[in-house]
Amino acid sequence: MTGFRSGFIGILGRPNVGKSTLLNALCGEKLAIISSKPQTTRNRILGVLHRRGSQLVFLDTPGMHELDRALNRYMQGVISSVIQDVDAAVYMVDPTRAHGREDRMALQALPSAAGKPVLLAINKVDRAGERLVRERIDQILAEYEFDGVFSISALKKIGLEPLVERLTELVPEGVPYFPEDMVTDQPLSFSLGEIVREKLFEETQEEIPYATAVVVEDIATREDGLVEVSAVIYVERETQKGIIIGKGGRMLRKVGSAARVEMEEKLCKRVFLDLWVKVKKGWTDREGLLRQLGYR
Ligand SMILES: Nc1nc2c(ncn2[C@@H]2O[C@H](COP(=O)(O)OP(=O)(O)O)[C@@H](O)[C@H]2O)c(=O)[nH]1
Ligand SMILES: [Mg+2]
Repeated sequence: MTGFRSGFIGILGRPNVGKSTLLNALCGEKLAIISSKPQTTRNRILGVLHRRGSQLVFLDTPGMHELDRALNRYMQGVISSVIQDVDAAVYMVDPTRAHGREDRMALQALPSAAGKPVLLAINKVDRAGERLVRERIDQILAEYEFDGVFSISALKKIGLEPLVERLTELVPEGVPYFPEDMVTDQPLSFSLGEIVREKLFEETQEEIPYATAVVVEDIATREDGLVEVSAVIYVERETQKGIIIGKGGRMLRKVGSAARVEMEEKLCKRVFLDLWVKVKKGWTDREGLLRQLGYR
């Protein structure tokens, strides 16, 4: 297969800049969950863009930030390993947020230090005026050298084609890594758990979404075609359990029914979702418990 190009691309950036939205837009499928809250993504999420003559394997990452708890250290570890594995990276910025100290720290961690090309993608141009976009680009380029600059909107799918074309030039010639029908490497249990986590991020406030982990314990298809999914939401404290269950179980029903609807769309089958809430004291800062909850 001469002339075929393929490679791994890291999607990097601070929390909430739109990394997961970009992954989904590029791969044409919802692979990563999205929320308006920072630090929604906790794992590396792989998504493949198949084209004639090329294959780009995108790795979405948690946001680059500084918090120091076991879960945050785990998320930073995910970013570091992605940086090592990729052929090139896209560094995303939300221009509507001021450029500050944490942005500078994120820039220093980029894989161009290892000689890999990194493109700057200024996202959310549907919301930011041209002047603001220009100002951000100037500020960032004054501090860091990129291998290309792109203005995009991941949400509205604006400006993505030039970005993809440039990335295709940057990856080496080689064979495809994944068969054409494979868009992600996530097991179904992970994807279904993430759907529940997304609804928790949408419906709950303050520290609650950050205190939750979701483990899908069983997926079974009944004879009549109904898919039974059993999942447990883990929280850190009894009070959080009460909030997630809600008055008369209202909150849990709301989260459960929103998650069930999305699971049904994803599987094209009817789903029965059995959802439980359990307490694992202080799990976000305990390495052993993190592993038990699937963060390895
Ligand atoms: N207006 C606008 N919002 C966006 C765009 N891309 C992402 N968002 C929103 O930004 C928020 C964070 O997106 P997400 O993809 O979860 O960010 P991540 O934390 O970097 O993965 C969500 O509310 C998205 O809908 C965009 O191009 N334009
Ligand atoms: Mg994300």
